Amino acid sequence: MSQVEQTFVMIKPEAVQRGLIGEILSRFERKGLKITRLAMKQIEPSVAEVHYRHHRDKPFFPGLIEAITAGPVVLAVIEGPQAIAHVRNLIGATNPLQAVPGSIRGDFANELPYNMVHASDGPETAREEIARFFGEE
Ligand code: 3AN
Repeated sequence: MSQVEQTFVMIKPEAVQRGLIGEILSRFERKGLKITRLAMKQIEPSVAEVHYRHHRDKPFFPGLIEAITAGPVVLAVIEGPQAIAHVRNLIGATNPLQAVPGSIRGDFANELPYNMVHASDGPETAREEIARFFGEE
């Protein structure tokens, strides 16, 4: 048995707006992963700026902050064996042009920054992002 992991997922405003919450969450459940925490929230710009601080010097940063704070998001903790890598595979590549059909971004996203969903890219970011958005247990 592989190690059970927790990862953090955010369903972005454009996906909430398009009515894709159930569609996206069901893909994680179909893969055998469990939704262990779930919340709907409006993200404050200050929190968005910390979350995306690795992009703060990029020209697209202001547009990215605007997009992620444009409406409510759904926050989730997803748990299961190798959950971090499975969820990254299920969401697909960052750029919707490279995300293969069958992945969430490949099926529903058209262009950046509107790629429908965020998911942690490793154990360290997963811990950090779960704490940022859900607080310490
Ligand atoms: P991922 O979300 O796949 O981990 P990151 O962390 O490189 O990818 O990017 C964070 C977010 O920044 C992406 N989800 C996307 O919305 C946005 N983004 C990344 N690259 C670009 C870009 N070249 N132009 C506009 N937005 C971008």
